[in-house]
Amino acid sequence: MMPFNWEDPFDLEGQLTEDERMIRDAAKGFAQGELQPRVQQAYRDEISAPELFPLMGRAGLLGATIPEEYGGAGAGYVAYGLIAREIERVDSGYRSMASVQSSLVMYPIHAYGSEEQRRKYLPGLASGELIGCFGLTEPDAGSDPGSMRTYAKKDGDGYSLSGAKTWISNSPFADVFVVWAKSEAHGDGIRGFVLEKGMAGLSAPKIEGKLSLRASTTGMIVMDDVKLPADALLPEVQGLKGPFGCLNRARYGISWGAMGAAEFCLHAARQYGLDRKQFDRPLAATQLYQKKLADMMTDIGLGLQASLRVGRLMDEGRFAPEMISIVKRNNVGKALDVARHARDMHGGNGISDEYQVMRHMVNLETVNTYEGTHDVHALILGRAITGIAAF
Ligand code: TGC
Ligand code: FAD
Repeated sequence: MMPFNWEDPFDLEGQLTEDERMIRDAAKGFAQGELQPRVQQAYRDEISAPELFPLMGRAGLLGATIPEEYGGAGAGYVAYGLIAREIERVDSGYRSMASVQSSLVMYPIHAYGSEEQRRKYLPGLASGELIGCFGLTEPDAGSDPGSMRTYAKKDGDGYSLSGAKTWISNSPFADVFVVWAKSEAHGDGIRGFVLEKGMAGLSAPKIEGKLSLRASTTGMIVMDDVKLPADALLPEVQGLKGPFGCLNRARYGISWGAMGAAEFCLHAARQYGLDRKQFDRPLAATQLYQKKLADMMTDIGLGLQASLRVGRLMDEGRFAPEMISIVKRNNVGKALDVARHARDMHGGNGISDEYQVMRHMVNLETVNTYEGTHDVHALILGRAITGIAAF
């Protein structure tokens, strides 16, 4: 028998290696020391914060799974998940900034890029001196990226790229743009291209007025006949499996991150219930309040165990994308439930940004939508169960 710890119901701690605990502790120190003091104002005023990238880079939080020779940490996927959890415990938007850089920009350049592309971009992205973004979604191609219209025409030895991407995290201040397009030179197959800030015909206007993820900057990528040299192509992948290979990593990280946000909400609701008295007793002394806390702790404990299992399988190279759909869909959906309950359990104070639970709740609406909506992941799983694609 061991004593029960409500903060770690299945002894996650005991299942981590020494190195993973060290990386987690460093991420926690950074998130609480650098991010937590900024987040309330950043969210309120929708502040763009490109200066956070070099700080995250110095703390070793960018490109955790990329080999050290390219500036990464050479760590495993469990360590990567632990970083996402600590950052999203503060805010989903900050985790977005980091996970786009690591999984959606550094990963494809490492996995699909040439050696020259790796040496050119990865060290700067790892240190945070360069900021990256990933352009897959278009105004008329969201859940169905195969219907994208962005097109690379042959242009001498290189390409001329035209089209528009939307809802792109980090794009307004990005230096490096990983963009997916149909390519004339490759039988109209989908290919990845690396664009750089300042190229003629490339712009990245900010999307204003977001009511969610306000601490993360989101924009478009507009490409009007952008001339690209031949070596802008990511040579080692063709087809939708290119962007989906990146999304596997990012979706997995989100499954941990969402649990971090949910843990914040559980802790906040528990403390609020212990401190706040109504009807001459703490709210936490009521059966309904305790049931909600029990449900929250259960969903978080189970979600973390599932993510840990998927991470271990990824580290062994034995995962299937459907496993990632399960944990992305389940953990984000459960985190959203936890945050909604925590908001309610704070009563009127729950709508004040001072208590932070409503910010998490509203952020998680985005997290439930991006990287494959909750329902699209249900359809991926439905296809796996029945053999029938019902998209
Ligand atoms: P489908 O026919 O299923 O597959 C096409 C090709 O791709 C391969 N594939 C995968 N490969 C690796 N990993 C996966 N998860 C894969 N899923 C599919 C597949 O084997 C096939 O390969 P090949 O060689 O036979 O050509 O494609 P479909 O067009 O029917 O896709 C259906 C669906 C719904 C699964 C897919 O389109 C989908 O996942 N839609 C959701 C779109 C999405 O997730 N967008 C995310 C945009 S990025 C973003 O949101 C970043 S937010 C970041 C932040 O701020 O944190
Ligand atoms: P749609 O695909 O139009 O879906 C609308 C609704 O219809 C959803 O409920 C969906 O589940 C449902 N639906 C769709 N198809 C079906 C179906 N076949 N059956 C049943 N229901 C269906 N994209 C990038 O490429 N890079 C980024 O960095 C990025 N960052 C983002 C940041 C933010 C803040 C946001 C909000 C989005 C971001 N996205 C990014 C885009 C995101 O991935 C898309 O919003 C998401 O994939 C959904 O696409 P959509 O918005 O076009 O919705």
